[in-house]
Amino acid sequence: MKQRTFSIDKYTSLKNKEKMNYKIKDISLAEWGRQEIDLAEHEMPGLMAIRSKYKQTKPLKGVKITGSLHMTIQTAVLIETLVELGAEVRWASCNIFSTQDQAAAAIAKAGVPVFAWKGETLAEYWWCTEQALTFPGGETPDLIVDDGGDATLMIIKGAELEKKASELMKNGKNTVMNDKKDMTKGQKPVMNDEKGKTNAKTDAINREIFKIDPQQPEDEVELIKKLAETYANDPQKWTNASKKLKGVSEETTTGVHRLYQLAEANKLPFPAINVNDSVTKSKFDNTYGCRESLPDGIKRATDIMLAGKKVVVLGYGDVGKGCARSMVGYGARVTVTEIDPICALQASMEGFAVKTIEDMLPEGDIYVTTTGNKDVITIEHMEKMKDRSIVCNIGHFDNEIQVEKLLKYPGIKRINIKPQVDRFIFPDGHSIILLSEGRLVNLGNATGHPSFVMSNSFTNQVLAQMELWNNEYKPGVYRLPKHLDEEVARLHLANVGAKLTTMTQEQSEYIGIPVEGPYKPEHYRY
Ligand code: NAD
Ligand code: RBV
Repeated sequence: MKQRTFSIDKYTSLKNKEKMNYKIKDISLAEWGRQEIDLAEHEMPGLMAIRSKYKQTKPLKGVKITGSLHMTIQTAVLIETLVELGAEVRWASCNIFSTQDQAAAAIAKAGVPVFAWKGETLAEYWWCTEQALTFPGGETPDLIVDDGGDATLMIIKGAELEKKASELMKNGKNTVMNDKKDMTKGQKPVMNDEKGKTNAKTDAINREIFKIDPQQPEDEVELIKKLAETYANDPQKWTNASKKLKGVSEETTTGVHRLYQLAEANKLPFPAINVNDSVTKSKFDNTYGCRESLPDGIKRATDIMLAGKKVVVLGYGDVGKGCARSMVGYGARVTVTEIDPICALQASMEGFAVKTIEDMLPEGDIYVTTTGNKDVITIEHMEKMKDRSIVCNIGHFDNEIQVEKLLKYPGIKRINIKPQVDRFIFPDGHSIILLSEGRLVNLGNATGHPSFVMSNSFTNQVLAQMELWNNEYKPGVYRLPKHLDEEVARLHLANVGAKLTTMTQEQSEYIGIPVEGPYKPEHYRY
């Protein structure tokens, strides 16, 4: 495999306001990527319909859009749709393993600045995110397409730390200077005064603001380091970015949770559209998408036969439902774990055994976390699993499985079988096979969901971007109106040969629903 030789060091100085145009694995993959994009377009009728509807009027003309979303072939079709509508787009992936390098190459070749490659380090990941958020001349975006909330987090966390720093400066606090042990390892939190000497007070404030708790997960540590570096060059960057931003559209369940938490705490300074809870997103992508991309990931990673295996699906929400159904389709024997009695009962009614993970440890062959929660598979669970159990996660973040504890387990032996597939042998001799280091298996070990289902998700994304740009929303979290959700579905019917029935006027009056919709009340659950 070709090795990446790139070092980000020489590009990290934000004094150079003209940013690089792209950083990807290999531009020579562009033609391959272009051919796959061409195939995908045929399967993405929603996005293509939007392109033909708006290509003349260009409703996003000149709008600066940053995307932080898996840099796949499907995302390439989303990016080119935004460009077709007039937007100026920059992109990074929202996961270190999810980029399809041929997709990134095709996008770079088409002239869209993209910063993503499969197998980034966490430091590189945040560097890429910042590149995507920094337009020529040091400008920041008008709108963000986010998946999991990391681009939004970089702005909000950055602005929060800048505010704390300026308050400390105002208060003249410089008593933290002797506390050298707080200083981030390897970090250079230094601002120079006019004479070029270290400004001791600023340096001390830096140490106070950007201090790292040894218990913090590595991705947070790397974010803080990146923010410290940016602050040293531009102490108002994220405050200004936050003021300028007109809105965010968020792709996934976990990112949406983050947004509601921010809004609840009065910490969301701009409006956001919850794309995930469009019915044509979460009830399709999360369920039917995972139904296909979960087995794709497990099989590409391990070549395992699923029939006859005991598969434990942890969580039975939208994603869990698709995962469990998929495994049954292959002939696996599926057990579900749940904390919610409604979902547990649903799983039972669908014929699944509902147990706890502890019940399943002596017999489970494959474990899939789908919860969006943390510490769902603990190190104690992994200690007790059957030899050669396969452990993976399809939820947005990697903290569903206690990977950090596994890596640090005394006497553990790690064998890397191939990229994103590792066998961990415990001192007692039993081993587990961990996929994508606990990050989303369908994107780390395969190529994510198929185009057709992503067309539904991404049509919602484009509608959300237009909605945010063309209207004045107050800070808060919104959903697209139901008639647009229905429109997204309508755009995909012909592709699967579905023929819709039209109500008569009499029928419409009888049930009190307009012939042209919306067909269901807001509380309807599908
Ligand atoms: P959801 O809220 O519909 O489902 C999560 C379920 O997990 C809930 O029913 C909840 O009760 C259950 N749960 C929570 N803690 C649990 C625990 N400790 N043990 C057992 N069950 C528990 O969310 P969703 O839409 O299914 O999304 C789940 C995750 O997958 C999120 O992180 C989301 O962002 C991500 N996601 C990933 C993909 C992908 O392509 N990999 C696609 C869509 C969503
Ligand atoms: N997802 N994207 C793809 N092929 O580009 N596959 C899955 C793709 C998205 C999906 O919408 C989900 O909500 C999100 O990834 C989780 O990060």
